[in-house]
Amino acid sequence: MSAIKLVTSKLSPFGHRVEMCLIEKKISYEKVDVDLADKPDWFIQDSPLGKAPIIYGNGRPLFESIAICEYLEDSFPDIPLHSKDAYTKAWHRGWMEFSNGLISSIFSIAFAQDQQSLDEKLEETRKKIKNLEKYLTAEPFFSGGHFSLIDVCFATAFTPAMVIRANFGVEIFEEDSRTDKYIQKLIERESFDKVVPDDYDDVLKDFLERKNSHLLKLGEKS
Ligand SMILES: N[C@@H](CCC(=O)N[C@@H](CS)C(=O)NCC(=O)O)C(=O)O
Repeated sequence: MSAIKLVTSKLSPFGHRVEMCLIEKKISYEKVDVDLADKPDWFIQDSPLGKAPIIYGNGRPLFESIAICEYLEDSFPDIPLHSKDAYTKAWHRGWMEFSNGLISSIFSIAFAQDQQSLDEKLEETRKKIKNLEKYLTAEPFFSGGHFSLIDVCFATAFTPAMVIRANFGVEIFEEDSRTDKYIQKLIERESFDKVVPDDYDDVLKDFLERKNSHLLKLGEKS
């Protein structure tokens, strides 16, 4: 039996973040997907905020994806994903919070119910990405040659934006921009391929239908 059990939902970028971290660190785990529209009682009991992901480390629950990734980093140090340098670690930690805000912004685009709200949410999100771009000075990863936890956070934060662009032609970030090149590099990781389910596009479309998203009215790109 694996020491780590991950409880998540198929679409969750926060769950993808934790799973990508587990794979990068070569930690064995088992995964259970829950339906967040119909949360099981045991999940409500073990997730203080009622949100996914949670993990069980040796049977005990933990919640909040950044706290979980930091726990994994401390408990499984053989393949480090976080800098040992206090400044760099805190700098990356700040950007992890930024990536959380980016996820909310990208989902607010998906939740927009009309064109005006979609335009507002797009503008807000593009501003955040332009701000990020000012700091994307290293290559190929956030801090240069070493792939780290902040790269995991950005790879998984941008997944819905990539799918929205591919399916609905809505450019949340510009093609060939610095961000685009950074993201392209991140999604080449084997771990990224493993965490994004093959039917991600269909699951996202079902979700958009349930949310009555304006994106669906734009029509799909063939
Ligand atoms: N800050 C949390 C965010 C987790 C989160 O928002 N999860 C969403 C899925 S992407 C969720 O569980 N939503 C269900 C709900 O809020 O009822 C983390 O980093 O783990």
